[in-house]
Amino acid sequence: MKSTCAYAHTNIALIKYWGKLPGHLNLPATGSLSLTLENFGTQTALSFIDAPQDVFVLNNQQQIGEPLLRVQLFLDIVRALSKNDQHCLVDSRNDVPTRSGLASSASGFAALSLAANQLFSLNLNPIDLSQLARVGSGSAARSIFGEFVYMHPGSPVDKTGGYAEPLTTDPSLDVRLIVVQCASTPKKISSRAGMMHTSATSPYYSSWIATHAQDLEEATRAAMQGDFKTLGELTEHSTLKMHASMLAAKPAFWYFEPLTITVMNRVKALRDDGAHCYFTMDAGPHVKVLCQAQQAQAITNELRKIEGIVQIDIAKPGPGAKLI
Ligand code: 2P0
Repeated sequence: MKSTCAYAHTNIALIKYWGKLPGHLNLPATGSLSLTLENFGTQTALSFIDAPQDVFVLNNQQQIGEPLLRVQLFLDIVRALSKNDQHCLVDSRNDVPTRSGLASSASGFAALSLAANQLFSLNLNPIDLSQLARVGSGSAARSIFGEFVYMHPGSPVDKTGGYAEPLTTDPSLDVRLIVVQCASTPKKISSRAGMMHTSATSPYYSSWIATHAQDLEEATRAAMQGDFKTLGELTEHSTLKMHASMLAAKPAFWYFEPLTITVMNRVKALRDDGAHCYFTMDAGPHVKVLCQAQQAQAITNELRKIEGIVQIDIAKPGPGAKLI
C-alpha cells in the first residue's frame, strides 16, 4: 500500500484574515500576516485504499459529516489535478485542541496538502502548494511556511492571489507567543460560518475590508524593520476590529468567554506597568500574547496567576510543513 506522512505546525495571524470572496475557490477577501508556531501541529498519514470513498480518521476517531466532507472535497481537487481517481485513508493526529480556535484546520490542511503532493506526485512548488492548502482552509496556506508568513488576498477581478510566502523579518524581533487556553470545549460557531455571517450581515464588515490593507502593509513593514511596538499595536488593532465586526453582525456573536476578557485586561495592565506585550484572539476564547523572548517567562508567570486558565505555553516561531 503506497503511503506518505507529513507534519505541519499551526500558525496564528497577527493581522487577521476574516471574510471570503464569492465563489468556490475559498479566496480570502483580506491578506494576513502570521507566525507559525513550534509547539503545536498536525501529523497526517495518507495512503491509497481500495474503498468506495475516502476515510478520515482524526485522533483515532473515524469522522463523518462536515469534517469528512471537507476532506473529501479537498481530495476531489487533488484527484482532478493528478488525474488519479484513487480514494484515500487520511489518518491525522492533532497535538492542539480541535475546533477550538487554535488553528487545527491550518495545520491539518497544510499537512494533508504536503502529503497529497507526495502521494499523488503533483510536484507543486511551495507557492502552488500554499494555494492548494488554501482551498482546504484559508489559514492552512500559511502553515506551509515557517516563522513569519505573509498571505496575499484573493483578487476579486481575476481570482488570483490567495497564497502565502515567507517573510524575512529583522532578527532583533525575537518574538514569542504565549498561548493562554481559556476553555477546553470546542467552539460553537466555526470560523467559516462566522465569517460568512459577518460579511452577510455586519455593517462593520465593509470598514474591516476597507481598512485592512493599510494595517497589513504597516505591520509587515514593522516586522521587516524590527519595530516590535508598531507590530504589537497593529496586532491588537486587527484582532479587535475583527471581533468588532462580529459583534455588529445580526444576530451578533462572539467567541470571548469571561476569562478571555480577564486575560486581555491583564495584558493591558502589564503593558501599563512597562511590559512589552500585546494580545490577539481568533475564532475561539483563547488569548495569544505577543512578546519578545527576554520578557516571555516573566509575562507568563504573571498571566499564570489568573484563576481558571486551562493551559499556558510559550510558543517559539516554528518551521514550515515537512514530510516525515
Ligand atoms: C486567521 N482565522 O487569520 C483568522 C482569524 C480565525 C480568526 O483563518 O473557512 O479555518 O477554512 O478558510 O482558515 C480561521 O479560519 O477558515 C482563520 P476557512 P479558517 O487566522
